[in-house]
Amino acid sequence: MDHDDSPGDGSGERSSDSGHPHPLPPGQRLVEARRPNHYGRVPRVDLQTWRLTISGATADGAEHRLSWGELGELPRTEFVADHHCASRRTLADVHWAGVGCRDLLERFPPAQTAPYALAYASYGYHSNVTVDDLLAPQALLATHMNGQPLAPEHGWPLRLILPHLYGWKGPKWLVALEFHHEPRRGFWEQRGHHFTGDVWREERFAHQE
Ligand SMILES: Nc1nc2c(c(=O)[nH]1)N[C@H]1C(S)=C(S)[C@@H](COP(=O)(O)O)O[C@H]1N2
Ligand SMILES: [Mo]
Repeated sequence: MDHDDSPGDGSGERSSDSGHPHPLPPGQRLVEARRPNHYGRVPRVDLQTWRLTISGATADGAEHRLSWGELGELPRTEFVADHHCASRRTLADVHWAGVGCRDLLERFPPAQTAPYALAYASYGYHSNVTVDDLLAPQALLATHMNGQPLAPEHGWPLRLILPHLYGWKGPKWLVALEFHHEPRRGFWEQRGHHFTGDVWREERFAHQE
């Protein structure tokens, strides 16, 4: 199932089938290490000018632009979760820390009539998610991975983590959340991948919709 036009991550990992205490979603297998996986180059980011934009159909109709300092004032949270790539590789027990999406959305809510969102990385990579996905208990704006600030290739300074969805749903180098009244499709969702991407329902491909 690994092919070039999928949100996979190439070869080079070592497989493992031992010692995992919790069940894996259907069709996934554990790997012990993963090479970073993304389209294009790792962007250079200046925290002084960095902003997280919350736009589109916001409750107050305004576009909000948070600086790194403002993001840092929001409550922090952390947890351990598996990372499921649609290439069927699962990296177990990643420790993530950052700001809960729920805490962000409490302060900058979408319009009640806008259940959809696009999450944008710098350079245009984006994924479509729902507001419900962003309100999931483990939906996270991650700043740290395994106790360290995100490495540049893993999304520094900020990446979206949605453990209940496949990895492609979480842009690294996150720069914007945009709310919508109508469904939109993101980068991979326009290229044959599932609108929702729930790992437990194995929603990999658009033809399953
Ligand atoms: N900006 C951006 N974010 C991205 C991607 C990408 O191509 N660009 N790939 C996604 C996919 S398919 C996966 S599996 C994970 C990989 O994260 P990792 O490189 O930290 O393992 O990042 C996701 N976020
Ligand atoms: Mo992926």
